[in-house]
Order: sequence, then structure tokens, then C-alpha cells
Amino acid sequence: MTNIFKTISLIFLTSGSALADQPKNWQLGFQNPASTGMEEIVWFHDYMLLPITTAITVFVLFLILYACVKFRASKNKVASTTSHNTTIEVLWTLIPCLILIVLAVPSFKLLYEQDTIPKAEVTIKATGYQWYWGYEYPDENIGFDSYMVDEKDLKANQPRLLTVDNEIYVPVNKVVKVLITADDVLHAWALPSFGVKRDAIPGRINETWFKAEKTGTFYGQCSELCGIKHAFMPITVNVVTDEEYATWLNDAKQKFALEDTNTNIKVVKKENKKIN
Ligand SMILES: [Cu+2]
Repeated sequence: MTNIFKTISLIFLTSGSALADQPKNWQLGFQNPASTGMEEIVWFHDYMLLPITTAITVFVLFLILYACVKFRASKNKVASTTSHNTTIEVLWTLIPCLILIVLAVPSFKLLYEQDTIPKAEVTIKATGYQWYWGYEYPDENIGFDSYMVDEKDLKANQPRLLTVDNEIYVPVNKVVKVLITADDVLHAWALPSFGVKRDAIPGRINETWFKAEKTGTFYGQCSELCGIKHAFMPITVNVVTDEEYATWLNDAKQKFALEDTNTNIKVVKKENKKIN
């Protein structure tokens, strides 16, 4: 008996303290939120949607069982011919309307908050390819590709199917804007702990944002069926302190430097002037 208690308390302790930043076996519910946006989504789900849907399910189940028992054929040789009840009809129209209105308020609030992007402190452009992600930091003039690490090359503690060779780095508590697009087919850039998921569409740029409030490594996956290796293009984001981010940026500027786009823009401007 004590063993069972130990196991149960251990499950609760570990689930509470460990940063559940990646999917777990037998997981129910969301991953632990790491951004304010996701905290609100989890609150909306846990304290509004779940209680309401549970209550409705229990109530409807009760009605079905009640009707099955009360109106069973053996006890009702002559069937009732009742076809209308105004009070009940008004109620079963009004109550669902009220439930929807109650749900709509926090739901729209969340939607608008996600849609309004605050002033970005870091901008990242993610491009979906068959089957990996390409990243650019347009303000820093760096860009790199991010491929999944094969199972045989994984180091200790690196999760299978979620580890990539080149991870994204973002500073903690900063507004990060993510521009999302694709080069070939539809993909989707999704990171559950940040409450972020946007379609990556060729020829179009979608945008979203997050503000990570915890340092750590967070994992996401492509969330739009994009072909045979759809399951093998994970997303890894390292949330680090400002100093660590500055160090990474310094190295990345050497390692992942893009061609100097400024000179190209100047050339184009010159050419345009000539034409005009
Ligand atoms: Cu994809």
C-alpha cells in the first residue's frame, strides 16, 4: 500500500516540478506552459471548457439513461403521444445560447491577444522544406538549416524524433516574432509550450509571436501533413538568458552569416533609378 502512495506522490511531484517541455508517453492534457499566452490557453481549457463539457456530458448521459429506464417498452404498453412542451423548448434553446456567450468572451479575448503582435525584440523567419526547417534572423543577417538528428546519432538526454542539429536560440522574457512560410508544400510551425501554431504556406508569410518566460529547451513539430517525412522535421528552441543569447549570436554571426544583403539592395536601388 505504501508503495502505491509513494508511486502516486512521485508521479505528482515529478509532473509538478519537471519542465514538461516535450510530449510524454501516456500524456493527457497540455504540456506545461512556458509563455503567458499558453498559460491563458491552459486556464481557458482547464477552468472553462473542461468543466462545461464534463457537465454537459454527464447531464446528457443522465437524460439518456433516465429515458431508457422510464420509457422502456415493458412498462409503457401504450406509448405517450406528447409532441410539444413550450417551456422545455425555450430552455433547450436559451441555455446553450448562454453557454456559448459565456465561452465566447474569454475565447475572443485570447484570439485577439494572439493576433496582436507587440513590438518584436527578436524576429525569426522559419521556412518549411520537405523535410526540414530553415531559419533566418533577418535583423542579424544569419540563416541556417535545421535537420532532425538520426536515432543512432543521439547523445544522452536527447529525445528521439525531436532533436535537431541546429537549434534556434531566443532570449528569455523577450517578445519573439516568428515569420512563417514554406518553400514547397504546406507545413506548420508549432510549439505547444508557447501556445504557438501557424501554417507555413508557399508564397505567403504568416506571423505569430511568443514571450518565453522560462529558460530551457522546448520541442515542437511540423503540424501539417507535408509528405513521407512529415514526422521527421522537429523544431527545437533554446530559451536562454540575455548573456547566453549574446554569446550564441556572436558565434552564429560567424558560422551562419548570410551574404551581405545591404549591398544587393543598394545595387537594386541604383538599377531602379536608371530605369526611371
Ligand atoms: Cu512539414
